Amino acid sequence: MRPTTALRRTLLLTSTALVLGLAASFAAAKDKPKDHTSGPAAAYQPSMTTLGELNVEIPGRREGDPVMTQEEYNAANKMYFQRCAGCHGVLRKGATGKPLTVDLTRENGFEYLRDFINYGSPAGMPNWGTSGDLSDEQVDMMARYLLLDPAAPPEFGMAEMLESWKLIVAPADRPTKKMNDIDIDNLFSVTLRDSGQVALIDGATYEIHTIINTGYAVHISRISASGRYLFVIGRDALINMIDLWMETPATVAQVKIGAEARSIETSKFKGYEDKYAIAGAYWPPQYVIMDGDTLEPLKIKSTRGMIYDTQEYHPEPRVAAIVASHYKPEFIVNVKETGKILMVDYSDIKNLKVTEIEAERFLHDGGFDASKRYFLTAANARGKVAVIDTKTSALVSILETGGQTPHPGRGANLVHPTYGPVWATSHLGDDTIALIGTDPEGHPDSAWKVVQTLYGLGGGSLFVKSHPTSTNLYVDATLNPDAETSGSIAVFKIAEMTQEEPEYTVLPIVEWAGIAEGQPRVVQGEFNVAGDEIWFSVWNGKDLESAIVVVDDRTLTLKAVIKDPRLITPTGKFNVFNTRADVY
Ligand code: DHE
Repeated sequence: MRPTTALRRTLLLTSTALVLGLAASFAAAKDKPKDHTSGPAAAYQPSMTTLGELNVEIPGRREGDPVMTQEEYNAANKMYFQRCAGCHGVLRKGATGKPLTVDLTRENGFEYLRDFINYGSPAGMPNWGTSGDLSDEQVDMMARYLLLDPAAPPEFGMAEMLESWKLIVAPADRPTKKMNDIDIDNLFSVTLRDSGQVALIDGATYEIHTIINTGYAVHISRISASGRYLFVIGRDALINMIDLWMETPATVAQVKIGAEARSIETSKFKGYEDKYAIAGAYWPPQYVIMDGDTLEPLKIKSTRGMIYDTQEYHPEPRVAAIVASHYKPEFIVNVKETGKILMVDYSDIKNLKVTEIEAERFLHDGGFDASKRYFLTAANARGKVAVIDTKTSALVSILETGGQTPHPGRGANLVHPTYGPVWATSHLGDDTIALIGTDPEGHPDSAWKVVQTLYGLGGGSLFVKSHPTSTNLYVDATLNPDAETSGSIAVFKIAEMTQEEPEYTVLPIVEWAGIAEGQPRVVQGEFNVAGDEIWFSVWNGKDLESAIVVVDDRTLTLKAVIKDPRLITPTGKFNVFNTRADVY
């Protein structure tokens, strides 16, 4: 089943509008505002919610500055970090959106800013006022706020990190052997986004072993090389290290590495298993290497510096995805705004060596090819994928995916009947799925090229998934504005990829979940350890019922629905074995 061209075009445009978020253009007019919806789609652009909670003093006033009470300033600041900073930058120097520094805002003046915020622009700025998201008073307040100097949120250095560091159970006091009968390799760590928790769910019985409190709007889980420790990071940059050997797995250490963060990983190279952890922050722009047993922060590195091509200074390059090399003692760190991929050699952190690779701006997420030698990462606002050879620590290729805003998650690996090993990414801005050849030795003509484009359910896709034992490729459409589309999954049969435009089967996941209330969205498939079933989150509003739907990969039929009042807003799911071994 495939949507008609007209429908596809509509879906494409609508979802592109959602994705572009606040990308403002001062040249824009107010006649064609972007639609703006609330809920998960609108929340997709980074929201610096925890930064917004900090109370900052009004920067020193200059003559002619608008009058604002401290109370108004705090409210405007909070709103800016929640809704605007993700695109315009914490310091308002611009990111995917245009800069909003006072030289520009004052030149345009209060009325211009007020109308711009109210009506939005065709370039992607949402119509915050006319959509009803902000009241007239709030629009007025934000226009005045933008005429003031930006507030600089505090730095977060070693002193602050050590102050936040809690060694709850020291290594000497932890079990010396596994104290439970959990099949750890088949355990799933499930993000409970809005309750700031993870659920540890048994991959065979679907029973919730335990629920663990974590940071705010918790983001991802990663597993130590041995499989014993689970690391979880919240958007507030709080890391929990959970010992899966304890009778009931629990947090043994905690540390906060900044004010806003999204990524965490642990050392995987032979000889360094479980030795180090690394986390990357959005604010302050930095990454931190920690002791893998205790989370003691050891080394903080700022990512501030020059943009790879223009060689202009960027004050706040955020750290996006981090993976651990299987070929060298290196972490691979994506730096968004400067477009650099850093190969951080952790063999001697006192004399730290970092190889800096020029890639592309707005790097976001990515994963390994099936051989685990190549790392493919999306510069999503540039429509490109950069390929890194982790054996030589060098750039192999930068290619256009042909779609709008690639968003692979870690991507999906499969063996294409014609082109051999390929890695897949779907797109936020349209319904395409790009298959990129990843076997330069066996299939040199296909390597690092889009060998085939598939057409899925519609725009708004976030994640694709397959497994070495599966014959299917699964594609979600989580942020698609249409409820039926965002509630379904498209499945492509790998064997049918010999056809020019293979058809897909639709799995009505939300319908299978039997949830009547709300408009739940289906997000992120994750396989069990055997690779014969795939789990999808049915992500509903915080106060509504959510679920996890388990699908039999071989028959594409419903296997189980996991429901529990404790499963609040489940999103990402991380199977211990697949996550630690990079199987996807
Ligand atoms: Fe994510 C991965 C950033 C919104 C679910 N997300 C990532 C990574 C980054 C990132 C940098 C890669 C981490 C790594 O591999 O080290 N995500 C961001 C944002 O900046 C953004 C756009 C907005 C924000 O304010 O956070 C954002 N992400 C979301 C969501 O709204 C999602 C859908 C639901 C949720 O839980 O918040 C979401 N992101 C995920 C998931 C992964 C992820 C499930 C891991 C996928 C995987 O398979 O590895």
